[in-house]
Amino acid sequence: MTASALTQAFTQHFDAAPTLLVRAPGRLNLIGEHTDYNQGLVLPGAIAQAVSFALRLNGTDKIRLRALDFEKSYEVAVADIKPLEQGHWANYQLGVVAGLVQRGAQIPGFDCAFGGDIPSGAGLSSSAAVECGVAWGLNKMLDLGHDTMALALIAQQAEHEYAKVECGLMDQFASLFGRAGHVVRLDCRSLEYAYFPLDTTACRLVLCNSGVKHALADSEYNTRRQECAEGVRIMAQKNPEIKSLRYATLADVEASKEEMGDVIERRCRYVIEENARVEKVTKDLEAGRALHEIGELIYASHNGLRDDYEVSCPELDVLVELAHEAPGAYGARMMGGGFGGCTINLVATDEVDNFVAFMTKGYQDRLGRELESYVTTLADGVGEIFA
Ligand code: GAF
Repeated sequence: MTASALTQAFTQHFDAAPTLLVRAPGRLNLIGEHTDYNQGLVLPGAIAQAVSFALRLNGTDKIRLRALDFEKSYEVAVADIKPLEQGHWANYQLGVVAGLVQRGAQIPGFDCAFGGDIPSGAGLSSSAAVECGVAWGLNKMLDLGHDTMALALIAQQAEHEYAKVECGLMDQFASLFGRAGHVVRLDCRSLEYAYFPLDTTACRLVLCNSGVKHALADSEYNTRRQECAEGVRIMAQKNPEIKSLRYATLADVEASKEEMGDVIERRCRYVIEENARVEKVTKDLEAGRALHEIGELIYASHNGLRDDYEVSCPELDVLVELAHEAPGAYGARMMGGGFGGCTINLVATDEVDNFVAFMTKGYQDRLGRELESYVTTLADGVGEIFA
């Protein structure tokens, strides 16, 4: 959404011009899936698709929200904020305000209009973008003094307490810390991070949207978290140093496999192997090693997510199978929470058009479904939009 369209829509709705415009991007994740809430490693980046916000203090005690894409409004007094029914779109904004208040901020009434182009239900973290945009915007407008990592944690807390998804930190981190042309590795144990450039003359990241949105995704997500916690609990009986899966090795899993049973064993094994793949991919990127090697690790990540972590779905599996045959593809895997959404594909730059054409035809032929693909650009994280 352009700055002038956003300003116009805000002004029309609230009868006054906004004082701050903010852009908050969605994210992709090259590798490191379901590792963040296990204190593991992730390698996301921010994308060009974003949610934009127009904001202004309104001199009352009320928060007034306007969703421009689906033309809905919501109003509440700051003092009356509480989680709305699950699935309500305003939970993300309200959760952020609640988090700021909890940390001692006095939040006056404000108006906020927002809208964007992150396809919904595609697993590109439009909800994290909404949380991060509001957190960043209020922090700036009210001069609250939170640093960017604190904002990511406040946004994550909103997802836990208001949206009721026990997510890790990856999505909020990526939306806030993205850098144009780079992916960024976050160590979710130490919160240390490092940027890695992606050479777009050699390869592009293409997202293929399965068009599937599984209603069960959120509850299955929380179940995976519990399964990992159970694995940690069992292994810690033998080795109290194991405080999360980040501290465990495959040997620890092996030693406790009787007590764990098959399902928990596979969940733990996957997470430990995925962390090792992230390490390997970042080493390969640093060393400028062949994209084929990185691609193989990406395919291996999908196999683990499909067979051991069991968060894929038939449509995503078909997309990855097709990628194996597609021109220019080095690697492909499901991305994000799973059960639908997008695959991420590492594709040779000069084959991108052929790749997309092949995938579109293949998906139609195999499943009779339309495929939407996005050739992504790695973008900067949340920031102000200047008119
Ligand atoms: C979702 C969550 F929000 C992230 O925190 C992460 O766990 C991801 O699923 C899986 O890697 O996007």
